[in-house]
Amino acid sequence: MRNSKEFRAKPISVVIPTLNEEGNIANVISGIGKVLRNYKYEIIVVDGHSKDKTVMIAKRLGARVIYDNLGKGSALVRGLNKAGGDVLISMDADMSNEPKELIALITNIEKGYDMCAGSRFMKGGGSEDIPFIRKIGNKFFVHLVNAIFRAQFTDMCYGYRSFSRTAFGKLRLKEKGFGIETEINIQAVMAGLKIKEIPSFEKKRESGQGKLSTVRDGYVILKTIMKNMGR
Ligand SMILES: Nc1nc2c(ncn2[C@@H]2O[C@H](COP(=O)(O)OP(=O)(O)OP(=O)(O)O)[C@@H](O)[C@H]2O)c(=O)[nH]1
Ligand SMILES: [Mg+2]
Repeated sequence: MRNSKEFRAKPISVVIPTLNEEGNIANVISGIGKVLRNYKYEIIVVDGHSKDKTVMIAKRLGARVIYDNLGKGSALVRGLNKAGGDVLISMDADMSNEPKELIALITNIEKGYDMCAGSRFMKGGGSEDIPFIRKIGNKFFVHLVNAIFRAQFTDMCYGYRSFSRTAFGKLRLKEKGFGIETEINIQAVMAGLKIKEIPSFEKKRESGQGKLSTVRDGYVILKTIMKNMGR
């Protein structure tokens, strides 16, 4: 039985955008539950009107479900804005993100960082889910953003990260689709946030289809960088 005295002080909100993830969402939610058993936490699933059983499963497992069908970025921001925790976490629903890494994402915010971002490309990180062409594209965007915005990121298009509630409120986010991760990084630098990257290992999506299209979304990310230069 859980003793409330064991709970860590800061409540945690884990926000998960979903689109047709019925084969993954149960394992993601139960994985989070195991790792966060000593925390006070909520899980917010932001569903883009899935045609499968994603919503039913998420609700049955105790997640709060809200809806947004304008794209992954829009869903993520809507969920983060609705979150009630002091530490906010964004996580994918396809089993790519390891729940055990939640602890490092949380403790770095508790230590005083404003944003803690998983990186697949620092020592200790990795990916079994990124095709060669996307790896090259990601490297290009990392260098471009670092050069233009004087930043030191090692990863750019990866969505496993945490924020303090106050820091998230400072970001001016407009991207509705897969440009959101890049916009978050840029806006975090522009807002002067104290940023920490930690190594993260991205597993292969366990079930279902990925929704990102390399060429279309690569172009979206490039446009995101250009739009943010003028802000
Ligand atoms: N609400 C909502 N969620 C989305 C949308 N598109 C993707 N997602 C979710 O966002 C997360 C990341 O999307 P993925 O399709 O896995 O993108 P990816 O990881 O870059 O692509 P893969 O490597 O192919 O898995 C997953 O949890 C998706 O279910 C959308 O339009 N709306
Ligand atoms: Mg994925």
